[in-house]
Amino acid sequence: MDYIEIKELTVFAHHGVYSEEKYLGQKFVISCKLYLDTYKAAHSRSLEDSVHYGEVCDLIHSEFGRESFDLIETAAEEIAAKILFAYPMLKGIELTLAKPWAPVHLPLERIQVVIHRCWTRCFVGLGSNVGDNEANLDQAMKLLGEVPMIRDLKESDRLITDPWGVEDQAVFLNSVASFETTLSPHQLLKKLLGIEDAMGRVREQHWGPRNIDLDLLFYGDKIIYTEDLIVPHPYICDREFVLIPMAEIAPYWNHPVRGRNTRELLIELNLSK
Ligand code: PH2
Ligand code: MG
Ligand code: MG
Repeated sequence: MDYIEIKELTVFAHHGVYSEEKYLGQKFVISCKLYLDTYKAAHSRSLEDSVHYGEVCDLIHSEFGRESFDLIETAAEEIAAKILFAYPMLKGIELTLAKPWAPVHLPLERIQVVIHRCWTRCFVGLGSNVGDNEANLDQAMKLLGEVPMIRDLKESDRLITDPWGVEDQAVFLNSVASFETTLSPHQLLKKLLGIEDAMGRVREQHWGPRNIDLDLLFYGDKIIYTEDLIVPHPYICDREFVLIPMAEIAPYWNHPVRGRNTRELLIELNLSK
């Protein structure tokens, strides 16, 4: 993808673990690649259609030293987030933060951290069959919207569905949320579990009654198979309560394992009944 590159902007700041670093401050050197589509601006010849690199430099210069962090990882993360939120047109950023005077008593040129953050479209299944189901989904959507590094949050229609898997329980209210995030899949999973906990979810029975369930269905086109997280969610193709809302809000979204879009998967599921 196209990018605009800012190379080696020097800023004086007070980040560091040691008190001398916090007190005296030191030189930091920031470089970044701003990923965006440059085609539109190239042809419209208008800065409106691009990101003003001078403004980004000013933003880095004025914001980078505002707060002092112990770790260059934190300083890099914070400034990358500020840039991404200031320019919605950006699809992502690669940011390098270097500390040429890092207090290491050995000959070296610089210490640096390099981070990549890009907006990835995700889908999360919502379900509730204990308490006030509508209010529970409202609350979950509100808390999702408050997660830093989530944007463009939308929800499908909600539907009342018969319990699937364990059938001897109350009907569910289900929907699917769609958003973009720069969080990693595991960080996002942690946020989802945090919302379930904050809403007082108790885990008693597998596939049993719950006031709120938030399942990560898709993380871009990523395929993940780890002990605590499988993406795409393993039961997507078997569940009408996921495929109906998915086919409503993202009918042409491709399931990266099955190689079918959600609309086709819904048709296949109905045919298999
Ligand atoms: N969730 C389950 C098990 N069964 N059935 C319906 N209809 N809706 C759900 O959200 C649901 C379910 C486990 O998460
Ligand atoms: Mg579930
Ligand atoms: Mg779950």
